[in-house]
Amino acid sequence: MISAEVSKAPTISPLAIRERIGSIRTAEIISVLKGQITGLHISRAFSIEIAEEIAANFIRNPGLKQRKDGVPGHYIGASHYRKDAATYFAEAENARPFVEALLGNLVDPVRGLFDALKRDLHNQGIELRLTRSEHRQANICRAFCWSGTGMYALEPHDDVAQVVCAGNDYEIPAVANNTVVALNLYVSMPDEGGDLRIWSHKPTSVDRKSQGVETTGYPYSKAYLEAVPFHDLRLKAGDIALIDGGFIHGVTQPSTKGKRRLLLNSFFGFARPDLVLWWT
Ligand SMILES: O=C(O)CCC(=O)C(=O)O
Ligand SMILES: [Fe+2]
Repeated sequence: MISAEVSKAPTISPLAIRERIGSIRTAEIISVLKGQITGLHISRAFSIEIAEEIAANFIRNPGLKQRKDGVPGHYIGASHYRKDAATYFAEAENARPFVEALLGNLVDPVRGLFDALKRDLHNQGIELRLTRSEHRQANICRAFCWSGTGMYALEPHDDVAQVVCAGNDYEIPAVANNTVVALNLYVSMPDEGGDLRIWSHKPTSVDRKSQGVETTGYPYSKAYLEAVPFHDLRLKAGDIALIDGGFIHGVTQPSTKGKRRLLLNSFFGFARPDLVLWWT
């Protein structure tokens, strides 16, 4: 009998990447939301002074923790990854003062982007809000510093498996039917390396199952990605990158020279034609 389990080469999906210098525009963000752009990289999107203040707030923040869920890194904030909704929303609430301390009373780019996008979507009859449970809600962002020691500081993964498998007590699984956008704001970067590598492949649930990453989307093996073309976003402090988190991506190993690699991260996407949810 012929087995249906024969593993096939990953399907190549073309990347639509836009990279430029300047201010980020809500129309471009909406193009990523609608799946028209796979990767949007805006260089010098916010000031180095703001970036340096956030980096200083990270280092002295009493909420700084080491991840203990199999992904090497340090963080401030909450991640829904591998957590039920009750645990996630409780963690989000506990971490809120620390996330607030990170952004302080700055006129910061995360809240600025959220507010501008909310205004533009509202004008189109679409609500943007933080995802919530009965009494609690997500935070606007979290901060990460990856510490993988191999070829990648953060191994190749997708951000959608964790959304598909979040469970019915979350609002977010509906977003997995649309584009899950990952928003990254780079606060501090090493002199070299630490690129965001995006592969030309958007795995299906069948692909994930074949790779043993059905519920996590993490990590994809070197062998699986061997023949898949990729594009590296070369990032500097003050840059913003938005990607379709359904495409496999990872972070190349930073050089030991220069500063630590630190970013603020959130996810958002359409849960319904009239509702965009935002979470971490
Ligand atoms: O650090 C980066 O540039 C990407 C982060 C990322 O992919 C994630 O948090 O899921
Ligand atoms: Fe990711």
